[in-house]
Amino acid sequence: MSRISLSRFLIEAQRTEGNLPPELRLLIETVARACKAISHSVNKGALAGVLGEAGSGNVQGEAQKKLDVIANDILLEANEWGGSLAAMASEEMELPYSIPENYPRGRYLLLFDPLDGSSNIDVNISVGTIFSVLECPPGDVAPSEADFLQSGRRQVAAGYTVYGPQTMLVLTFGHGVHGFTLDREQGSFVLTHPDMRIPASTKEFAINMSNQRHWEAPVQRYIGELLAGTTGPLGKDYNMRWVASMVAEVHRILVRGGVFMYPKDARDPSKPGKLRLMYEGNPMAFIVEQAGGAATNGRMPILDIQPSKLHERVAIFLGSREEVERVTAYHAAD
Ligand code: AHM
Ligand code: MG
Repeated sequence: MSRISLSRFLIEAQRTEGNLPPELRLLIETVARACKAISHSVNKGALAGVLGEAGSGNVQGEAQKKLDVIANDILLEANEWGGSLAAMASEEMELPYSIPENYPRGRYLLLFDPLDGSSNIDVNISVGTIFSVLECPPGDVAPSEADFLQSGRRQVAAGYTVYGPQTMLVLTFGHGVHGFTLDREQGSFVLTHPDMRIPASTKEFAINMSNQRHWEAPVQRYIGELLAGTTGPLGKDYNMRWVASMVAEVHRILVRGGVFMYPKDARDPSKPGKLRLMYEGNPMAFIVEQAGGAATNGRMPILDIQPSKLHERVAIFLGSREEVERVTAYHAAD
């Protein structure tokens, strides 16, 4: 059978399912093209002089790496002229980016974390790009932050690209989750993982254990049970992984199951979590639900949260359904 490129897959989805408007297809193709360029920079690393600090900070108060800035610029430049977008928002920019007036303005909003897991860049461990697409509410004026504040249920597409041993793009537009591997010789993404499904049960979990003393009681209880293994109430031994790259963790979970957690942390009670809702939590929750898994903040589905600001943070429990339901039930019982 002939190989199915991302372009062919999207055109066929547009034709047969009628669920992919042409402007959205173009937008996804443009994001994929930008991810190829980011992949190229990530792969070149020290050869292109792109490792290390940028010498600047972002709105989250985090030091930016050179590749954070490069990836952000690549996504902005690739997406500003195509006519599908009304505005963009990024982890690396305090305010939304309006489409310049010399380009046509389209009906979608694009949100992204240009390079997630960037503490891994300089040590040659997987990083990734995460993106989310919303429809822009109608209006004549340039979109503002308020237009972005829609719940994750309203996403029309979401995806990530993981820059690992292979570069892979994983995508949903509400009809399952499909994975594409970058063929560097051909320069195209090829469908290699159609209809990815997360097994309902698992024996693998991912959490930053060094934060244990700061967790709330339900998380302490749950992780305590996982660690107790066959000697505890769950009656099975679990294995642990922590890449410190959410994209890599979610990818592992999509391929072989597992549960990923970044809970609320008592070190800063004003923050509901470390990760950001709109361009980390929501797109990953959309992908995970579409693959048969679950994603909550411990209390409710992440996709049902009504955001109140662009860079809002959220606690995250996502992956294999049985485990996410268990830790969510422990929060309800607390
Ligand atoms: P970033 O967007 O600044 O890269 O931060 C997000 C990353 C996630 O990919 C990962 O799960 C987490 O931060 C790792 O945090 P920790 O430093 O606690 O290991
Ligand atoms: Mg991030």
